[in-house]
Amino acid sequence: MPLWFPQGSPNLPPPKPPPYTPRMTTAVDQVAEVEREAREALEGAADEAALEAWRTRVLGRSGTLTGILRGLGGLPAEERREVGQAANLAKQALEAALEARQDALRAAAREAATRDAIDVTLPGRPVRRGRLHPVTRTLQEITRIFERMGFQAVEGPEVELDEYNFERLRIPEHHPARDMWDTFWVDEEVDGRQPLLLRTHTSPMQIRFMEQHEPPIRIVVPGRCYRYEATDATHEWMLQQVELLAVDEGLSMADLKGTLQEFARQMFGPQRRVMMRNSYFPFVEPGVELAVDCYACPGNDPTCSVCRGAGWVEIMGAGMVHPEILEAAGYDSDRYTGFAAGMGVERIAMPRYGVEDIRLFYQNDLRFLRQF
Ligand code: FA5
Repeated sequence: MPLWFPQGSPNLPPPKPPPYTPRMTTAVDQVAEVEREAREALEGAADEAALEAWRTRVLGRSGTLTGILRGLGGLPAEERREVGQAANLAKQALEAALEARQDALRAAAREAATRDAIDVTLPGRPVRRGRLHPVTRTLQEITRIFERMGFQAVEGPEVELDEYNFERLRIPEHHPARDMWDTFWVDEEVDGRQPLLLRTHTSPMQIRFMEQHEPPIRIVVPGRCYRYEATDATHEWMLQQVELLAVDEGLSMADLKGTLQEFARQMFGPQRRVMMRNSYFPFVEPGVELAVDCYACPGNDPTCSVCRGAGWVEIMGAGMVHPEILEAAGYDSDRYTGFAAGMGVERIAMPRYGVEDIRLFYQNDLRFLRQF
């Protein structure tokens, strides 16, 4: 069956092309062609180097347009004028186009440079200066005062053995003094030794240092301590202490008193009153504590959160090193005597900065901390 085609049979001959009329390419046409091509190439030139290459190729000594101008001499006189005119016009037009393209590229480059540039006249953003925490500053100041008196700073472990924190400080298990220092226990062994705890005071370093050194000893031991404590305005569960230990021939209570008085004078200034009274710590004999006059009330306000009307705030415990402790360290207690003290750094920072609640120090509220 013959196929049906809607537009007729595909076998029909194609329509005839229009009759061919040959056209002579003249030298003027050649100039026009060179100019057209040159303009097209100029549009594609995107930087100074491309523009220079373009200029050499078109307008340079061996450039396409220059070639035409050079060839004028070989043309018949009539044609020479016509082609010469066209070529010169093309040259002027291309030179102008080159200049315009150069201007446009430079303007675009300037615009991009100002858009991305740093404005060096703008005032800089101020860099926030960090500073040390008031408790750290107080700790450093305390340590420095004692270093100036000839004490050497040493540090000890925060996770301590029961043996050093209690036993060897004459606080055996079931001793009522342990009630003063309830703490956090660590359920692990280290080097086969336990039980471990977070140290409640820096006093264990007295023992650790004495078992490794011979007198004379003068050390100052800063460090963190931990207590299972109901917190209030003067008690935190983490506190920092600075321990003091001096062992030598002929040291007496007068040396302890003089050292602590001088410390208080340098730390608080001469206007702050300091009081020393009897106290009890199993590792000293006699034992004392040091207090400063209340800085939060006139000294007799029972509602005062700092002194509760007592007028005094305890800042440290101290005393003469117990002879049994000297003997346990291998020292002759007839020849050597010593004094020791353990002070609360936050309790010293509080009067120094007029802070009436110890808990403010560790709440990390920058509005509070930035004041110091
Ligand atoms: C002791 O820790 C003894 N090791 C001090 C000592 C050392 C006595 C050497 C004799 C010889 P006490 O528990 O009182 O003592 O603490 C000493 C100081 O630490 C206190 O005077 C107080 O300033 C500070 N302190 C104690 N408990 C806290 C707490 N919960 N929060 C803040 N500071 C505290």
